[in-house]
Amino acid sequence: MPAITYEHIKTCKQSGARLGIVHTPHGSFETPIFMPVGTLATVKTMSPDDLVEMNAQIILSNTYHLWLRPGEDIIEEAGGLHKFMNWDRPILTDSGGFQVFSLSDLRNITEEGVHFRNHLSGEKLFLTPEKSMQIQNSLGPDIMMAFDECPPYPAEHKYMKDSVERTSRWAERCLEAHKRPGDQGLFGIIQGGEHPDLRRQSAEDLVSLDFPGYAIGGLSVGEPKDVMNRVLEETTPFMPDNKPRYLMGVGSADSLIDGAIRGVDMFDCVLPTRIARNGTLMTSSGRLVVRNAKFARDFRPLDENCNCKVCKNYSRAYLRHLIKSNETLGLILCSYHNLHFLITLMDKVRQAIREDRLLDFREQFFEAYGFNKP
Ligand code: PRF
Ligand code: ZN
Repeated sequence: MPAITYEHIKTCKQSGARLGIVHTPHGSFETPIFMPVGTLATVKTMSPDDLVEMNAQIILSNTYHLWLRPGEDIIEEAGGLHKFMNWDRPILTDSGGFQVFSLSDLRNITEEGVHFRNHLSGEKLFLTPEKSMQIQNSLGPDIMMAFDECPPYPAEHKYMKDSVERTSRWAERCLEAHKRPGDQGLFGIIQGGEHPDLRRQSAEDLVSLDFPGYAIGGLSVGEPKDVMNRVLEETTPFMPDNKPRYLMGVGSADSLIDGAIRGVDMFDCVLPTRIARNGTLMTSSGRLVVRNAKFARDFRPLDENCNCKVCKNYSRAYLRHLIKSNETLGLILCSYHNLHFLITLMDKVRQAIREDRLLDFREQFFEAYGFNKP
């Protein structure tokens, strides 16, 4: 048995959406799914008990950050990431490629790997496909990601073609360097920007290498929404039906629904926790900025349609007070609600797929959320 397998339950008759279950060494998760991000081996302000309570089925963490701090050797010595952070459900780690590109200004890409500076200390570092695999083998997540290049948007065809071909060569090196295929699944990452021929080339290169799952990278990097949707439609036909499909770094409510409609199974993003910490809440009627003066005497729950413990027990006025006073509890409660919102959104998406009505669900959700365009 490979470490990661995809069990297909059904395809929605109204859209291309897939309902499935991904099996991992730390149990299974249902798809489509949203994965909360715990960059530094913690989903910021949330305890693992909170995450279990809101039914988070898998979380994500980052190779790059854990390599710098505390160091993968310490986590390995602790018995791996699951034990270190007291989380016994599935974990996925990103490879570090994207974080090097987004966090470090001084970087130089070579065939061998990427030279860059530590964003904390300024120290010179070098990350390669082999190094990323070694770190992820030490951390011990259930799902590891290949080391890729995510070029900025927009990138010209010529640059993107060279980059895609290098990412394919790096993917081969990743497979070669991966030492624990029996209990860790390694996913390939399809790049190619907005260029359909390069998306196809990237997908075909990686599919020929036979990874247990595939991600679509290089999206949500500043392109308009319709470009993301078009690229998804031009990429998924070249991806296998019997393996999970993961759209990296996407976490707005509308994009989760539109991605699921196009056959995506897994999503992650810092968005819900990041915006929560400045008091922006996702609700069934759109985003609510709880700092606003108009909430000073608003004693209603954040979202009347949410059954999370924050909405059951606290008012908008109280949350506004906490956030404006920089109180830690404000960060905790807002993060909890936003994560709960996206996790239950995906429950509803799965139920709609089960009942072949995901397009109807989209229409209703967008109407209430304040998006009306298709
Ligand atoms: N590659 C990797 N991680 C990522 C991305 C990518 O392209 C993205 C793109 N939105 C987010 N995280 N390795
Ligand atoms: Zn709530």
